[in-house]
Amino acid sequence: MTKSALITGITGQDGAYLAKLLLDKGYTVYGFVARRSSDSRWRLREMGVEADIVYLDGDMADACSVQRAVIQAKPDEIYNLAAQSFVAASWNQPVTTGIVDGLGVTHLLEAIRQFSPHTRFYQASTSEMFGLIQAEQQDENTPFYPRSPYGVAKLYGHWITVNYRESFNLHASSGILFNHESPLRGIEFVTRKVTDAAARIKQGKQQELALGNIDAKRDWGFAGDYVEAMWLMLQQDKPDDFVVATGVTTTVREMCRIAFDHVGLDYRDFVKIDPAFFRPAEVEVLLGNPAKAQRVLGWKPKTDLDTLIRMMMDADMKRVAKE
Ligand code: NDP
Ligand code: GDR
Repeated sequence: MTKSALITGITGQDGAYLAKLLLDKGYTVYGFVARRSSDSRWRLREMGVEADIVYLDGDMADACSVQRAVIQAKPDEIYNLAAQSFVAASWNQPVTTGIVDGLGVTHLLEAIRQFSPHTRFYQASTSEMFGLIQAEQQDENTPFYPRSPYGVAKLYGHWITVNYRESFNLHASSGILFNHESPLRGIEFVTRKVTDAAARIKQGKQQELALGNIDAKRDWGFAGDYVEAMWLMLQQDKPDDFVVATGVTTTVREMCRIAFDHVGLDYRDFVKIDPAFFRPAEVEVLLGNPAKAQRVLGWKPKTDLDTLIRMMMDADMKRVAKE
């Protein structure tokens, strides 16, 4: 029998990759989409899936619209990817971030509990919940210490998912995903900012690149690999929480080197440090331990950072050339 899934945040990076994955598996895919004044479906077009999705209008802040979408779709699976996901912006929009990324999760869980309790639920949790790290390598048992309004809101989303699982026996899982990138990554995130700038500098369309804390370290993986882990979590008999990461951490500085190297440039000639891009509180280093995901889900990252950055550079070189 054909399965169905509702994806919130379907117009985002992960939404586009997940929609493609599920459609390829034969799912009926519903997309919960907020009204915007300009086009937000470009990633779905890039993935060639725009016409294959059933769109349901709504906003995570609007409980009525969330409820209506759940009642209309009554899907086998819901993937809650919708969020104000840019950490730096969360200090300027702390309340919106709290409502969308935090309370919005409750809107969905309540709708499932009341109207569609058979639905399996995936919550897009994040390594930002570890923030000021309490262990050198973070796993499912590492205490949380969020460092931004985004991290705080996501921690609420994580715990309400755990709570609804334990209170109402819902099949609700939380994926604690470390940074994952792709050519579809938003331009404000550091990897895409760097690959886009390196492509522009190479093609004479930009002179320099202003960055913040380039000594920060992240555990970067490929979004296409990570959406498989989301799907695998909902195929398990039992709901649970899983860290999804590569187990390798790298500085922003080294990531710049890889990107600029790929087009024959030395990043040191172009990168300038600008205090405007430093954050009020920084997450200096993240390093995940994906052992449980490997053991229980049989999941392993397939793409290393070098391959990932080269993939992003190639895509940006082509895109910038066409502009
Ligand atoms: P994006 O920022 O690319 O996508 C976010 C999506 O959420 C977009 O579709 C956006 O819609 C939608 N959205 C934002 N606000 C609302 C709202 N009020 N109502 C309905 N939809 C809304 O994020 P990613 O794809 O990178 O990440 C997916 C999820 O995973 C997010 O929850 C993120 O916080 C989390 N996460 C991401 C990680 C990463 O490294 N990428 C790591 C760990 C967790 P629109 O396009 O219209 O703005
Ligand atoms: P992050 O991603 O905050 O980890 O959140 P981002 O790429 O924005 O920052 C990573 C690190 O790079 C440093 N940095 C800069 N960052 C940006 N954006 N721009 C700069 O100019 C710059 N210079 C240095 C940052 O300070 C930081 O240390 C991402 C998002 O996808 C979240 O939604 C997700 O939950 C986490 O990853 C896991």
